[in-house]
Amino acid sequence: MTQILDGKAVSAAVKAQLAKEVAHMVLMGQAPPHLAAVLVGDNPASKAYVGNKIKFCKEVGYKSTLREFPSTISQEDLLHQIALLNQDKGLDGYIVQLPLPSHIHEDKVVEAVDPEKDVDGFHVVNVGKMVAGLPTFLPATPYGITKIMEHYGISAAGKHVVVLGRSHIVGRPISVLLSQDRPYGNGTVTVCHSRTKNLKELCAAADILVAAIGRPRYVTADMVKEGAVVIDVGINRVEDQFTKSGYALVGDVDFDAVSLKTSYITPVPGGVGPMTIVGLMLNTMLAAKKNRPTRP
Ligand code: BQF
Repeated sequence: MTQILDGKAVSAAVKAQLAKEVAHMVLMGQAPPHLAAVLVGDNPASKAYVGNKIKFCKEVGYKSTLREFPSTISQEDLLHQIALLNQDKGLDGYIVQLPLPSHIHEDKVVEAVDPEKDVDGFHVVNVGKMVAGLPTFLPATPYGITKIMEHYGISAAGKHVVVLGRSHIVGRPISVLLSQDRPYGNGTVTVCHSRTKNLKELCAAADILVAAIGRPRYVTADMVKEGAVVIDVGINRVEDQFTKSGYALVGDVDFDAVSLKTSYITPVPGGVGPMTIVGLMLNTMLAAKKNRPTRP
């Protein structure tokens, strides 16, 4: 029988822990952590993701600020807004919701964020620190994945980990973290992508399979070894005539068939998604602690 890796339940447990910490900070006369989110345009998915982040902040007692701009904002103006956030002494960290409209160079915006406030961990300075094994803000999704593995006692040590996808946000950093000499790390990692040969065979050899390619139900049962751990990072909208909205959320994994073979598997929704937001909350707490005076 497979065990469901319940991201919703684990995220609730971490949130409860964070809420306690916030209450303690406030009792000691300190300001609660403060996270801001920059939202450009009106992409419904982006709006929903930012909404989730603000909701989590409320639940743990953080202060949150939403900065919304029209999709027509110039890159220059957006960079000016970023500079203002960098200067804001009352702000511990912030995120710029991606993707940005096509007339804006995402890299320029990401690199304009003060690395000390970069709670997404996307700035090249923080990516460098992560790869070097130095303490820094870990990107939220990989951070959340390591937290759910930690909760269920699933270590990558000595295991063959196969990562599907090499994005800067998920695939690349999770491949780095799970191969590093750190708790729940020490895996032997293969990164697969669009140019990989024998992709099915490589997946079928995985003890731990991380699917982050953004294709609905791409991973089928024949690609998964009996007893494997499957982490599904995909959030795909597919048509579904039986839901009120007319669509359903599915992962990169064909859950119904694959879950008959796995030892552990994350569902979608309620798996990696909520853990991603928890990763962001943990980074924001870290940023706040660095900014609060400690008693002599
Ligand atoms: C859940 C994201 C692709 C591109 C940019 C909870 C989220 C999603 C699902 C969420 C995501 C995906 C986020 C669930 C943030 C995860 O219950 O399963 C939370 O809000 N996410 C994002 O900020 O940018 C993305 C996916």
